[in-house]
Amino acid sequence: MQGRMLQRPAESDPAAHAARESVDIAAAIADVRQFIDPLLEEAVNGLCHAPERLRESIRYALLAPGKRLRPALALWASDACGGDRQAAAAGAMAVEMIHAYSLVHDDLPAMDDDDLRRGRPTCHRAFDEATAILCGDALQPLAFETLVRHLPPDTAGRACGILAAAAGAEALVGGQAEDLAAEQATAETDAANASPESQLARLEQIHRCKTGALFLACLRLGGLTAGASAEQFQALETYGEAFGLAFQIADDLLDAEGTEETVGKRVGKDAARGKLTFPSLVGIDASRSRAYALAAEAEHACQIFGTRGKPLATLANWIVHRNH
Ligand code: GRG
Repeated sequence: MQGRMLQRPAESDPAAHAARESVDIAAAIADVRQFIDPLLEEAVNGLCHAPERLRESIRYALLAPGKRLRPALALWASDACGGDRQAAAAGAMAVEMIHAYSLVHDDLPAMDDDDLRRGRPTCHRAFDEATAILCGDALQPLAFETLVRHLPPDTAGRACGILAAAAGAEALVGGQAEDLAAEQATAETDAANASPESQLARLEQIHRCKTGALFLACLRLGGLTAGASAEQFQALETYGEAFGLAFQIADDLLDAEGTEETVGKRVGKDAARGKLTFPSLVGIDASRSRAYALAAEAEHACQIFGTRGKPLATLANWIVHRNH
């Protein structure tokens, strides 16, 4: 495990020690960034026959100062199962590539129309709209090529299947389409006529597709490359599902309560658009309680991994308490 553990005094009961041991999550994430960013940079540099402006837009989008949560999840899922870091790296890179593309396209004028992302001008602002579209288009095949290039054929085939399912029309892209449709419906007030229960069910489904599916893919890819047992794989999936929803509720809360300086993107836009969010449907307190309960569920799923699951368990709590 690469995450640095906080030093604790020697303990006679190893189980009690393990239970109290915690991970310095900021340091552990910094370790992930130090490990994965040079690999991402190498992948971009490898595009030596691509037009320079396109390649630089890819570098700009992929190496922007994001949190690298998805690579962290893939690497820590592998660590939890006793996997090898190098084997897990391809999955970690590929999910970050898909994530980066989705942010670039989401920020476009035809979608969220944002000027700020990861504390910097969005890709279409720093370059131009056509370049940003092509940048996202290029990041997608690069993700699959990364899996194929770095993994043995059988594992690569399964990894491509996991990632394609998470990124496709029944997950990430479908969730985005549903989200845009829900926004339209809210604007036209048909959504206001739906019951709160059905609105909440629809919102959860959007979150599961738009945000949760890629997080789940991180856990699955980490488990796959580590050769996880069926029981370990199941625990990773339980973790991934709870984590994804907890993350999105926390993100909704940040949009409702955070500041642009800390969050690194425009905030308050959900309310301004009358968008369906957890806080708008159930209020701030109930949203926060739900996020905490999901984080606890994710943490619980890590128990079978013992101390090797600590970074995952700590991250689940961190994402619901973060301010950025
Ligand atoms: C365009 C197909 C397509 C999909 C877009 C990712 C996405 C779907 C939209 C981005 C907007 C959004 C609020 C998505 C929810 C997921 C989310 C909060 C992504 C940001 O993830 P972080 O916080 O970002 O991990 P960093 O920048 O830290 O990597």
